[in-house]
Amino acid sequence: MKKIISPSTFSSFEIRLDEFIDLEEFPIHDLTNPRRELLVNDCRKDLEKWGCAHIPNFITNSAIIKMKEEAFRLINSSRRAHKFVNPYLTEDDSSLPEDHPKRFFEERTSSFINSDLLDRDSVLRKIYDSDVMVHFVSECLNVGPIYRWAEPLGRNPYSVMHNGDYFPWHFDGNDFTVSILVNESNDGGVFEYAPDIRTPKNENFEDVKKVLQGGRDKVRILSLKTGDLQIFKGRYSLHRVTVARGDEPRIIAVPTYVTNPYLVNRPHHAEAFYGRSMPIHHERNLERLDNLTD
Ligand SMILES: O=C(O)CCC(=O)C(=O)O
Ligand SMILES: [Fe+2]
Repeated sequence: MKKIISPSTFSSFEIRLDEFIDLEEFPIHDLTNPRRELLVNDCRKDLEKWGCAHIPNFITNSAIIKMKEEAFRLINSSRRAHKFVNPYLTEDDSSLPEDHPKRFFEERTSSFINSDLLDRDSVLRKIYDSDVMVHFVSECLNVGPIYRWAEPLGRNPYSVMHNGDYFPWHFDGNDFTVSILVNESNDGGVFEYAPDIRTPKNENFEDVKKVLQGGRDKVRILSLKTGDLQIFKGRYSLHRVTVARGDEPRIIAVPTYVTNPYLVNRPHHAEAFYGRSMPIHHERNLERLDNLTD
C-alpha cells in the first residue's frame, strides 16, 4: 500500500491531534469520555442561546505559534479586494428601494490568505482535515453530516486586517464557520453578529435593515482571545469585524464546513472575498436548496 505522507481531505487518520489540542483537557477523540459530552452539551446550549459556541484555549500555544509563523510568512500574498460589498455580496439592484439591505454597500478593505496558499504540512490544514474535528464540530452544531468545503480558496483561509481595515456586514456563502484567532490587533477588530437573523425560509430584510442602519438590540459582540475556538452559523447570522487599529495585524483562521459537499462560492462571491474566481466556481454555480440570497 502506498504510504500516505501528508494529510489529505480523504484520509486523515495520520493527523496527530496532540499537535494542536491538549487531549487531557479536551478529549474530543474519546467518544465515551464525560468531559467530551459536557463540552458538546455546553456548545449546543450556547449555539441555541447565542448563535455561537466559544471554547477558550482550545488550540495549544505551540500550534498558535506555528499558525502565526505561517500567516506572517504568507501575509504579503493576502488578497486585498478594496471592493464595495453588500451583505449578500451581490451586484446592486436599482429596481429595489434605496434603503433595501441589498442596496447597502460598504467598502471592504480586509484581506484573506487564501486556502490554496497554505503550506502542505500547515497546522491549520491539519485542524481542518482532521475527521475527529469534523465530527466534533458536527456534534456541537447538532447538525450532520457536515463536510469539508469543496471551495479551493475559502475552505480554511486566514482573514487579515491591517491598521484601518474593515470587514463589512455580510452573510457567508457556507453554512458554518469555525474561527481561531491567531494574532490580536492592538485595538478594534471586534467581531459583531446578529445571531440567526435569517432562516432558510425567511430573509427577514426588516431586521437586517435595522442592524445595517445602526440598530444594536440584535447585535452581540464576541470577545476573542488567541487560541479560543468559535463555532458560528455564518449563513444565518449577519456579521462584521469593526475597524482594526495599531501595528499588529488582526489574523484569524476560519475553517469552514458545509452541509452540501459539492457547492462552492458563487463566482461573484469568490471574486469579492478571495480576489478571483476559478473554473470550479463557474461550473458549480447552481441553485441553492435554501433559496437564500448569496
Ligand atoms: O475575521 C473574522 O472574524 C470573520 C471572518 C468572516 O466573517 C469570514 O471569513 O467570512
Ligand atoms: Fe463571514
